[in-house]
Parts: sequence; C-alpha cells; structure tokens
Amino acid sequence: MRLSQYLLPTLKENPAEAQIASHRLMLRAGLIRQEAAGIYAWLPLGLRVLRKVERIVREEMDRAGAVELLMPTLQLAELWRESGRYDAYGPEMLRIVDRHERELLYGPTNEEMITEIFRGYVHSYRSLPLTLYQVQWKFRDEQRPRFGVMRGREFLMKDGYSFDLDEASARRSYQRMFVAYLRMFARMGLRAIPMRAETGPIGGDLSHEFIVLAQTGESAVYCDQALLELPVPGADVDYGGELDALIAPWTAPYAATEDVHDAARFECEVPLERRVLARGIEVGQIFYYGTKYSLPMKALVTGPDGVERPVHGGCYGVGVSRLLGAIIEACHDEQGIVWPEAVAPYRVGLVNLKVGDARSDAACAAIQARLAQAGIEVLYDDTDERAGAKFAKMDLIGLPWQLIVGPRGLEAGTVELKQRAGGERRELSVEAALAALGAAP
Ligand code: 5CA
Repeated sequence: MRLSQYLLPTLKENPAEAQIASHRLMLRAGLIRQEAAGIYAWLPLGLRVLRKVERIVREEMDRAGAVELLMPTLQLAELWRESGRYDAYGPEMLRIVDRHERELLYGPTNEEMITEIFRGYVHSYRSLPLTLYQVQWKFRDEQRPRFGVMRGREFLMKDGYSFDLDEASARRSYQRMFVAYLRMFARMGLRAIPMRAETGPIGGDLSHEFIVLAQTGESAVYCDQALLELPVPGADVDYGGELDALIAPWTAPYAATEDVHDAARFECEVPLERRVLARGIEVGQIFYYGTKYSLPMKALVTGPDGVERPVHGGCYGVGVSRLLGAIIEACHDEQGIVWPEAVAPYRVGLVNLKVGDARSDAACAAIQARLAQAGIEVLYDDTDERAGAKFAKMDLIGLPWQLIVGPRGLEAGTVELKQRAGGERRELSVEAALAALGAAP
C-alpha cells in the first residue's frame, strides 16, 4: 500500500481529551476517530489491527471446537421479557421503537437470542455439547464512556455460549474456553491473568475475568507473582481430553479483582515477596450460569434416559475493540506504538527518503514488489514529506520493521533496516535486508 493513496491522518500533538497512552496513541496514529461519546469510526490502519485481533480470537475459538455464527445487532424486547432482563437491565440498554411501534433494543449481549436459536433446533443430548460464538458490535449506554475504545458505548465483542446436558459437562466446556483464552491473549503479545470474579447482571456462580496488568487499568487486582511466569498451553492442547491438570496451575494461586478480594486470604496464601497489587484491564470474562436462561426460556433437551431437562449454559466474552487499547498500553514507548508482530497493521514500513529521485523510486518499487511476492504486508511511504517527519510517523504508527531507502545509501549499495522494538538499526544490502525480513529470492 502506498501512503500517498492512503488515509492515515496522524496528529503531531497530543489530543487534550485523551487521558491515557492508548487513547492518545490511537487518535495520534490515525487508528480511530470519535463520532460521538464512546462511538468511534475505525480508520484504515485501526481496522487492520482490529481484523488481526479478530482473526486470532476466531482461530483459538475454532481450535477449541466452538462454531461461529452471526446474530443481528437489533433484538426484540419481547425476547428479553422472557428472561426477565428487559426491565432489569436499566439505562445501559439502548431501546428503540420501529415504525410499527415494535420495541427493539441494540444488543448489549446475546444470552436471550442464542437461547432462542438453540431451543428452535436442538432437542437432544446427542447434539451436545455445543458452543456457538459470534464477533459482533454491542451497545451499552455507559454512564461514563472513557479512555477511547477501553470503555466505549459501541464496542466489538466476541461472545460465545456453551450448551451442555449437565453441570459436569458444562464445566468442561468452561474449561475449554478458559484454555482458549489463555492462548488467544498470549498470541496477541499479552499476559492475561484469569482472576475469580463476580458474575454481575449475566448471572451464575462461576466466573473468571482475564486481566492484563496496566497502571491505567480500571480495577485494582491482587494476585500471586507465580501467575506472571506460568507457561501458556501450546497449540497442541487436546481439547477432547482432560483439562484439569492444565488449568490447575492457573486457578490454584491467589488472583482476584477488588470486587471479590479477600485480604486475609491473600496475606495468608501468598508470601510477601510474591504479592502483586496492581491495576488491570479486563479483556475477557467467562461465566457458567447453569439454567438461568434455559429455565425461563424453556430451552429443554432430552437426556439418554428420555427425560427432558433445561440445558446448562455458560457465556464467554472477549472485548475485541478494547484489546487494541490493552495491547497499546502494554506495547508503546515515548515515540509511539510498538505493535507485536501478530497484530501489526503492516509488518514493514518502507521509507523512501527522496521521492522523485529515479534510483530511490526504482529501488523502493522493486523492494515493494519483492515483499508483496513473499506475502509480507508493507506500507510504502512514497510521500514527499521531509525525512524527519517520515521517521516520526513510522515510529508513531509502530510497524515492527522499517526499511529506509535513500540515494546516499544506494550509492554505497545499502539500505537501513530498523526494528521498532528496541530500535536496532542495520546497514544492509537490499538482498540481505529482504532476506532478514523473510523475502528470500
Ligand atoms: N455475555 C457476556 C459474555 S458473552 C458478557 O457480556 N460479558 S461482559 O459484560 O464481561 O463483556 C465481555 C467483554 O467485553 C468484557 O470482558 C470487556 O473486555 C468487554 N467490554 C465490556 N464492556 C465494554 C465497553 N463498554 N467498552 C469496551 N469493551 C467492553
């Protein structure tokens, strides 16, 4: 992609309304634009990151055996009256009336709708367990939308829902999601720690929040240092097998958000030198809620004994748009964002220091073609800005690699390869630079 034909509205100054680094950098790097309080347009560069995060989420959900579908953003109020949540949900729910005076709402979550879909098709234990998920926009009319995409009103969520015949089987579905979550956040370059949590308006008796430690996090959290060092399960995890042994090291050490924190237990169980008192960002939450929705909504399945019973459910949320904020909080420096490779909008930024110089233009065009051939995503700065501005912009948008090409270097037969993380620079021949990026001849 050529920058001269792109939309990348970067800002030199810090926007006054942004209080935390990720919000500042998302606005400055031209990733998002605020359209209303807590409502954002995703600009081209931001959308690319959002798509990469979504992709990792999908890959790990699919690996764990979940099946994707897509539900509408608008739902009938009737459906929520069945579960009793229409009135209970309060002012966070955006309520809408259509031209036929029918009451609708913009979904803040989808337990009711997925239960309605499930009961329409599934009636036997033979079809269980079943875990369905979607990646869809949600709306919650938060009283204080803030910190950009961290607490938005419209936000992108991955919401998954499991259906099982009994509690024991439902707990296994919960465990599969638990492991999938450990993997997906690690792949994005984050360490997310599962912490016991309250269930709130979703309901149920078992819940974990997945928390990324960050000074700017919204909640205070308490945990054992051991959780910061545990290895994350590999891609070869057997989701069909027993997951107890894999999960135990993550659930045994103390970890709790402030809502459920027990200071006496914390001090008794965790030696002083291993106590972590920090703030955290909740990037996901999982719940087992049993028959909370299947009972009132009559989602019944027949067991092997021929007896009908309400299906056992759990739900599994990931804050997909919030994750961009969390990743930036964890991965930035004074100059800007430092994207982990797995979610970077482009892998390489190609900088032409002298656009209009025939030799530089030709070298850049050839490099761009070679990178494209090797399937490496490249953003080519072919604008006529001065070098200093180009360098600052590349550092701000945080692509993992910068390939800097100018007449002086070409004269000597070299280009410069800079790694954004750490800032290491190397003068290399074009071929060596391409090889270093994985684009061998
Ligand atoms: N029904 C369940 C999960 S399927 C649910 O709604 N869970 S939740 O309320 O915990 O939301 C799931 C995730 O969405 C949260 O962990 C958080 O990462 C993200 N999220 C929640 N509210 C917001 C918001 N206002 N802005 C951005 N992300 C949010």
